[in-house]
Amino acid sequence: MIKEELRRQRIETPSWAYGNSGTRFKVFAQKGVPRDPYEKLADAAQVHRFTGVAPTVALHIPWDKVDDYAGLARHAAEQGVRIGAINSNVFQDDDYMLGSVTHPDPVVRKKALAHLIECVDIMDQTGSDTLKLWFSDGTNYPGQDDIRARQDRLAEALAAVYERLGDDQRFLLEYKLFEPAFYTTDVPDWGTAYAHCLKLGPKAQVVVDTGHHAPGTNIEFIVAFLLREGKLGGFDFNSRFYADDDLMVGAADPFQLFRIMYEVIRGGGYTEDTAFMLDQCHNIEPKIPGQIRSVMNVQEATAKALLVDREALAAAQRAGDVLAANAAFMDAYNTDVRPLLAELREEMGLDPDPMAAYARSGYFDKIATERIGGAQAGWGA
Ligand code: LRH
Ligand code: MN
Repeated sequence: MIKEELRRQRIETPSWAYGNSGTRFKVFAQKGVPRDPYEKLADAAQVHRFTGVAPTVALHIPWDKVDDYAGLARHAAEQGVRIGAINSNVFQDDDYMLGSVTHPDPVVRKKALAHLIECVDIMDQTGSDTLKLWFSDGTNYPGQDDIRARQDRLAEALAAVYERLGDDQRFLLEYKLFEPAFYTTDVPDWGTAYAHCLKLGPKAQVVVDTGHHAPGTNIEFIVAFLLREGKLGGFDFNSRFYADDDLMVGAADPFQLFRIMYEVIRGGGYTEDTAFMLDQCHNIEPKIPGQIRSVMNVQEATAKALLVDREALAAAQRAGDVLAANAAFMDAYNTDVRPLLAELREEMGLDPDPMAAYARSGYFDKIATERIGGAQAGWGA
């Protein structure tokens, strides 16, 4: 039963995780990094090849801009993957210094909205059903702009995008506490994202980026609440010790990831309607193995969450037996699920150890020798 549940897991990897990334201090280039979206998809296909549960890849526009998006989707299929969510980018253009869809100047707002609509056009060509909207919009100083007016501008833009969505399409609104803005952020928390989505309708849902909360935030509570409301569209999985560190999911806090996956399963969210996306930056570690390890971390947290003895837990909860209830939870978390997952991989015709299998495949040596010259991909357009 658990193996069947794990076999149908679907994790989406981000194209930008295969490119160079870093911090304001330094972006360290690595050998073999892709130079274009075609090579990014080829690398993402390796993650699916060795894990069996990462069949889709999120794109970011314009980082993954091409002339022929339908052609790119065909290339993805040839590689054995599909193009997933389309991510808009209204955070890197000079015009967006004071905001994009919330900018005081209607000309800038119009430009930003045009980009969001262009992303829906791209979805039509790639066959994607999900648009992910993250706005860096905010202010740095009190008085810099009118908080209320910016919400009106945001609502106006979201309504226009909502209008443009096709019947089988949706957008996921992403919130983030701060950065790059350091006083107000126009979509700072789940409540703001939820309120805007609620007003718009069923095609608007919230995405939970696990690195976007104030320290100490109980993220699984937010997950449980949004699921109850039918407004949890998905996740941007990563982990952090301090801020939006974008480290490998489960690396900094595997227990938190377990608690999140438990609420997903308990809340009926372990379905293909929930987008389980990774949003990470492998600043110093090799990219493809970093993604494989991340997918395995989600698999392990999911397996442990599926192992929770729900009857024993419910009985203890009903009886107010705090320690027994907590024990039911911890027993599952403290279970070593790696042998179970290794067995499942063998039953799926995969190597039980994806990391070792990838290392043995020689793929890295191939790309490190082939990908000479050209501009390595990164966070630049
Ligand atoms: C913002 C964010 C958002 C992306 C970007 C790559 O911090 O999480 O999801 O567009 O990272
Ligand atoms: Mn994100």
